[in-house]
Amino acid sequence: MALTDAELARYHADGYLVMSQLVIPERMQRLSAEVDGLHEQMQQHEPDGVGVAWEQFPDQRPPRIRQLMNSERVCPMVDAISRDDALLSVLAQVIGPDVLLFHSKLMMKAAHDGSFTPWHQDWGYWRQHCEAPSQVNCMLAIDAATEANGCIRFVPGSHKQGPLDHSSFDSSSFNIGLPGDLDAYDAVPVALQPGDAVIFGPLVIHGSAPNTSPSHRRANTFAFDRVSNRNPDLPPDRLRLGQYGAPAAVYASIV
Ligand SMILES: O=C(O)CCC(=O)C(=O)O
Repeated sequence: MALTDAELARYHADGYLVMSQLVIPERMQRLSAEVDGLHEQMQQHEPDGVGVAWEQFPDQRPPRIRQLMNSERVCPMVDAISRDDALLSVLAQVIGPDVLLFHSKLMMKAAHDGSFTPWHQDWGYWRQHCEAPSQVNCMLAIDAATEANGCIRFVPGSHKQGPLDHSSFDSSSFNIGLPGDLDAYDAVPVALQPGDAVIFGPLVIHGSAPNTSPSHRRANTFAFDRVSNRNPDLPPDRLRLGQYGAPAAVYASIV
């Protein structure tokens, strides 16, 4: 799989690009089955190396997972998709030949209870871990994402402003953001079907509304980066593609 010149140009112009049916239905069904029941499972036991941020409620409703960091440790299909040739060949077009998985997280946005995501640039979060905004994020829809259940929204071309200052938000997950409510920007809601993905750069402004609908809006975001951007705290098993793609020893020697 490869992006055409026109698709690459659109990615660079808008800061994001939708890729329809990136992952085949059989894999999506397996992923959906792996994610079913995670709210309850993670309440029983949160494995080492996995970070869960919860939606907490003042009433008797059980807590819901808002985001689950390092989802490849919980879902084998997430790990498999992060190594998918079609996905990695697209990333190589944007990032270059050496690609690592910077992180992978489940965004659970549960029916009725999933909270909003403030406007932000991913670089606002990542700047403390990396030298340059060279990452590409990829949001893969597990459920259909619509305006009703809080699909992601992008401000096309907003990456061209460069890095912006973010301020603090009171949240266990998205704790910094840009000021403004859902109407603050002329943003494009991106509806996705299961198996569709949207790739986006670290400087494009994006956010999403809460999920007040009866339908879950589960998605996994895979953030990739080039190896030379150096993330010295990353374990070597995050390597995905290129001359450093397999042997951990090589990676260890460059960090
Ligand atoms: O879940 C969402 O709607 C937004 C996710 C997001 O902004 C992110 O992972 O950077």
